[in-house]
Amino acid sequence: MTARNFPESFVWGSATAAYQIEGAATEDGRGRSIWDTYSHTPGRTLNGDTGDVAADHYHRWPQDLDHIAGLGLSAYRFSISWPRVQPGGSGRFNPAGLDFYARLVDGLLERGIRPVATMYHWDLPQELEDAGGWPARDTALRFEEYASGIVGALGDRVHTWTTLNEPWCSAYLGYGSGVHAPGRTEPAAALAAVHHLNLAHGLAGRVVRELVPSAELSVTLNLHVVRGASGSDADRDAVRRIDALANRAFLGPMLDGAYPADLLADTAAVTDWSFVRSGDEKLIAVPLDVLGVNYYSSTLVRAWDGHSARSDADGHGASTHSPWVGAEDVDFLPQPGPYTAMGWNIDPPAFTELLLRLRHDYPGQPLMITENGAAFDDVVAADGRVHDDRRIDYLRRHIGAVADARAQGVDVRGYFVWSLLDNFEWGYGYDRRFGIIRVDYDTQERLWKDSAHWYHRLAHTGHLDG
Ligand code: IFM
Repeated sequence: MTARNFPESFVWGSATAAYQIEGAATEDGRGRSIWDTYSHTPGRTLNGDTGDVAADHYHRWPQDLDHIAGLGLSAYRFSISWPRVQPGGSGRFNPAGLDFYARLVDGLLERGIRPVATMYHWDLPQELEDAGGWPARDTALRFEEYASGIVGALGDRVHTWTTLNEPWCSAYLGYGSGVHAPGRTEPAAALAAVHHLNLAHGLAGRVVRELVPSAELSVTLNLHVVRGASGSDADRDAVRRIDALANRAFLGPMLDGAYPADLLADTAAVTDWSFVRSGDEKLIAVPLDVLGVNYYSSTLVRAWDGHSARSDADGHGASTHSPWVGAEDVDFLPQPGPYTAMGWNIDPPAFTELLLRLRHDYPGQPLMITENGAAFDDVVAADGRVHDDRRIDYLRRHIGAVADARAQGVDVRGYFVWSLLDNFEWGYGYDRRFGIIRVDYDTQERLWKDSAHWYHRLAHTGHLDG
């Protein structure tokens, strides 16, 4: 790779999510979320880990913001815990919860760091799940109410409001394969969840537009680069089907104002999509200032003939239920290594490919990389440091892929590394470490890994080495 420079206006940031770092699960009036319930259910997470304490960010946030400032980052992407600010998910807001985020936002602004707030990073109030969860339309309406409360309280101080993080995971992993909270395995419910998440995005986006027209609006999608095992018609069709479920189920209504016809046809045996009401798609297509893109690895598929052994290497954990509802005749193939500790393949060119595709499909839509990073089995060496060379190599190559896309005219405005800190990696608990800063979960000490020092230099110089 040749050396590359990023302009001064390029945003260098880091990202986290509330349930993954905050802890303080029962403090100051916080309610329960589906992830509290799920992680406390035996057998759901590795080692039975929960987010009860996590990285104790609820108490250590000033120190964590100092780390962000020390890294020289100009933006911080965090999420607001719905059950902390509106326990129960409707009606009364919790002043202590709102205060926490007000202090966090003020703390960022005092340090010259741009606050980028995600409204929903998977922690649905348990009461709303008990009332039906995302497959129920009312949850989207409750989300609109929640959005009004937080935007009303914090709106003018937050630079960018991101409605949802990775609705793909909320819908398909939460209600399809069940490897995420609430752990349901109901294909039709997963597709209803897709729609109500999209609707929630549109409703909350309109709240932002009305209450704080000066704020930027975005949504974060984990878009998939799907490749076929061969150029056969059957394999090409497998790619099309997964692309519809993974990407166009969200991009379609959000950016084109309509669900793709092939998605509706492919899933007709699962649902008739009658939960999409007239006018919904128009509501969902609220114009975005930036589209947030999360990228980690790529996907290889083939048509399954119904007889041969399946690989099912879809990289989303052990479940007998597929997240790919309605695409049972598609097989997911293992990819060549190397892999991260998540077992995900490392494929930087696919990242460039994804960004070029977005420019092609949505010319004029600015993009922001809202997550990219890697888990590796870090160790603290005898010299007291974490020499995470593989993470540096991963970051260097993926940021290089962003540079390649920019060089070809893609309007990528910034990059947020996942993650600032080691944290609760959902079903994998604390076993997988994504942070550029190590967290010692016994002492809660923070330690900059070599990747943090490397990222600090990059943010300072805008010059990609290697
Ligand atoms: O930790 C998650 C994050 O919450 C959402 N995007 C992917 C990350 C790594 O799995």
